Amino acid sequence: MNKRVLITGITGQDGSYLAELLLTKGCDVIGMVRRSSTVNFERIAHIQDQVKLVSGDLLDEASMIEILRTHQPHEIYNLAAQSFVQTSFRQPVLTGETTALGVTRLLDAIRLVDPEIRFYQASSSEMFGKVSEVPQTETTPFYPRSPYGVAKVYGHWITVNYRESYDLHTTSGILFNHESPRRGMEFVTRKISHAVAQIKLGQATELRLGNLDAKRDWGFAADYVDAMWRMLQQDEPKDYVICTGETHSVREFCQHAFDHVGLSWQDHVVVDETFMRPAEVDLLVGDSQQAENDLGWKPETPFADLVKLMVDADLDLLQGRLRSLA
Ligand code: NAP
Ligand code: G4F
Repeated sequence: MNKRVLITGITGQDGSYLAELLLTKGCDVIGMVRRSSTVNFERIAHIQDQVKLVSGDLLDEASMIEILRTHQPHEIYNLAAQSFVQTSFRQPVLTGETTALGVTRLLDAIRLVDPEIRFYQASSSEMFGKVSEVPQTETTPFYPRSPYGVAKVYGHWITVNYRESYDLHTTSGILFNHESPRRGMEFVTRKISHAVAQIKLGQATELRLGNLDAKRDWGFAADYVDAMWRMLQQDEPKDYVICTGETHSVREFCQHAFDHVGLSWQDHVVVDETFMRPAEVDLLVGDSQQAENDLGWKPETPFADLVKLMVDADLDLLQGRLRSLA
């Protein structure tokens, strides 16, 4: 019998890579999708006939209870969230309902329907916020700097709490920023790679950004979903930091991206206050030694390769569109 696995957030960046990975492992993949007036399955279009999509929402516990009863998953990966930090300042309550309380609703559904289900929670390095040590590990205290970060701290601790209170197999992966050509356009790496491709092709001239000094530990999303899977295969549930151990500024990301197409970032990047945040996370860099020791996991994609593959993918995307218009 194939293992049945439920992914919330299957239409997102990570959900699409995780679904691909789980299919290669022979799992029956069930993806929870929320109702919308138009279909937004672009990231999973290539595997849509291999996964079962079911309707549910983190805001609606009954919908998740129904999914668990009907589809009886062995594992659940909770990747769904309001995941954009900037939006969380403008929609803090929605962010809390989804990214924080949504975790409790899903854990409660597990407790009520089948406590044997293994559960993965998508925790975040944003929880470290104003960091108290460098690099950050599983024991670094949290100091979130946005409603999103606060909501993720709640999601993290409720996951720990259900493990300790009800003996559930729950695990939090504290993942540092991870990117890909499937990253949403509003996140800084994709915003840069897409703008660089547009500028190279003569479709734009400038790129407006906020804080260029912020530093992040950026990895490749396809590497990181493998760590999620490894966590749920462990007999003992435990929380893990997943990162590259390297940090780079937004400015450096720009420099690498523009250099790759033979342009100078200083000629095109304009700093725009609109993209500054009320409170910033200045520096993130992790240490994933525990994941390497226990899970045998290590990042595979260096920073420079990540930047290039994102710019190349956006060049392909835009050139493909131009060809289809010709
Ligand atoms: P993403 O691309 O923004 O995807 C988010 C997913 O959540 C989408 O499928 C979205 O569905 C779904 N969703 C949002 N609200 C929902 C609701 N109320 N009910 C059901 N589904 C809902 O995010 P990602 O980059 O793949 O990240 C996956 C998870 O990891 C998120 O929890 C994120 O916070 C966390 N995380 C990400 C990173 C990173 O660097 N990428 C790092 C640490 C942690 P729609 O398509 O319908 O909008
Ligand atoms: O790409 P970002 O929006 O990602 P951020 O805020 O680090 O959050 C991402 O990573 C978290 C993990 O640590 C996830 F939990 C979360 O779900 C999300 O995936 O911004 C990165 C940095 C920030 O310091 C921001 O201020 O880039 C800076 N930045 C500068 N100009 C900008 C811009 N960010 C965006 N989105 N847009 C700009 O124009």
